[in-house]
Amino acid sequence: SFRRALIAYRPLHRNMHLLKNKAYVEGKWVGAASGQEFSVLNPADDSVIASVPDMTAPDAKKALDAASDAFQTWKSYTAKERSKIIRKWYEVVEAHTDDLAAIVTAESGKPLSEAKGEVAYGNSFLEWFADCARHINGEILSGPWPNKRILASRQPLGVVSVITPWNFPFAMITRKVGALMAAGCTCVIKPAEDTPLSALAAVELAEKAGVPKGVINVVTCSRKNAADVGKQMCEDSRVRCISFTGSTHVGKLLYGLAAKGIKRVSLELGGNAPFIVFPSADMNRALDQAMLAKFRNNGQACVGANRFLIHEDIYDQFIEGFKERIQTHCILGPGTKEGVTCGPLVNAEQVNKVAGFVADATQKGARVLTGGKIAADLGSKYFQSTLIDNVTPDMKVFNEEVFGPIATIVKIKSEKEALEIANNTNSGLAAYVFTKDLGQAFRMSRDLEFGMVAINDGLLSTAEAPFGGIKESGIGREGSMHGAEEYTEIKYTLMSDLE
Ligand code: TXE
Repeated sequence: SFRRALIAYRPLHRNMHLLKNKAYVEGKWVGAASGQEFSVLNPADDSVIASVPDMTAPDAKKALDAASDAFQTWKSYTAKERSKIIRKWYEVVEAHTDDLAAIVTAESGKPLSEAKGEVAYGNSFLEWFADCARHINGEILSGPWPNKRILASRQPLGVVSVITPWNFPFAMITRKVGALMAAGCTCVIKPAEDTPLSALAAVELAEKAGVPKGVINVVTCSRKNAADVGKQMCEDSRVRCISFTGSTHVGKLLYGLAAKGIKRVSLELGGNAPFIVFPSADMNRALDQAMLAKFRNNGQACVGANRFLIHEDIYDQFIEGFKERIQTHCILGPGTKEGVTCGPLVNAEQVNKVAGFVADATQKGARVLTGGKIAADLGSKYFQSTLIDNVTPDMKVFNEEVFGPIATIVKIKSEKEALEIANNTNSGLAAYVFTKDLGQAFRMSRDLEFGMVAINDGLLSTAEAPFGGIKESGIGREGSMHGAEEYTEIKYTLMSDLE
């Protein structure tokens, strides 16, 4: 099947070496100890792209051995040497953007143009963290004594277990691994079972770039073995940090395992982003940004707009403009087809989840203004871009993370009401506000209980900014200097002269 996959991908994929069917441990491409494999499917047509090792806890332990050994040398590289290696990885990725994007599209379903965008975005973190590696500094503090100095230096945490989701299968790797490598840590990655091939391609390029063996290891496994492998990756005494992006449910589980060994966690969990538009807003801008905030990656983004809170004075105008834009710009189809802007959803569970939201909402009185159904003529994974209003707080689509192409609209009467509704959730990742009133922008930025607030913008993530949530959306920040410092521990040394 691997050979068939290679032939099927030839027109799209120039560099065959990037499509791997083995896991990566201690600089070697290896199978599972059990010899088992699982298939990776293309959601566009359910064809098998490749089979990869279905590993279990003993395989993960071997990978942790490798990461632990490599840490002993990697931590003593100079900052300049580490920076140079991360930068080289960035350059090699850049030279293979199209090949990588083809893999991202094949296994995640997103349109090729978005996959290229993801590769560029993910790679910007390698470029950024290559620079950060040389700026991770401590402090010298003066204490209450004339003849002593307090050294607060930053040391790498050690081995990090990295568990990633399928929605940005390349960028979620580089955003974490670039940062931890800059800090002097090593890692074992367990990519999502739907999308392990982007992670394997990324480490193939890391190997080409000269990343020393054992610094990055990848263990692949199916959903059936995820809990077993995850447990090993969290409970092994050599692991000092668990870096996870995924559902809040699994995040809580891993936090519990980490607690047993008092380990550091970095958790990027689900969101429930409000997108608030006030009457003073630039309507065209708000609508254009709404399209990006909602339909990028077909709604499968943790910062994706989940609840549109639209002021009553401009409600009808907003709905009309939004519906018109959805009907003209959301072109559903396979990600490899020219002109397609919305691909299939990643798997059957996500399709069922999204269809369930629409069924629950319409049953409770919501109105579907466009879309609302599986586009069966295209295949089982395609869901129409959907707009619904008359949404009330008892509906699942309002309270839960939709993670799909449904925009839900709620009418608001005031700033106070917008804030109350926006904050009435356990999530606290991203929020969007459209207004020209400076005072209002200031108040919203201050009072929205979210880790990130975008004023008059629908896209906020960039390598230079601290990305992360509060409440049940997570702990820790990725990107910016904070992102690198997450993977360090502060060591206090007291220097006393002998006089
Ligand atoms: O997530 P999971 P799923 C949300 C989104 C989505 C829902 C379900 O709402 O609809 O979660 O998606 C690994 N021990 N987000 O089921 O299960 C799993 O193998 C160790 C938001 O895909 O959290 C994968 O690598 N690992 C999110 C990773 O966890 C385990 C992105 C994520 O899968 C494990 C994705 C276990 N017991 C989904 N169980 C975001 N923040 O952007 C699963 N995994």
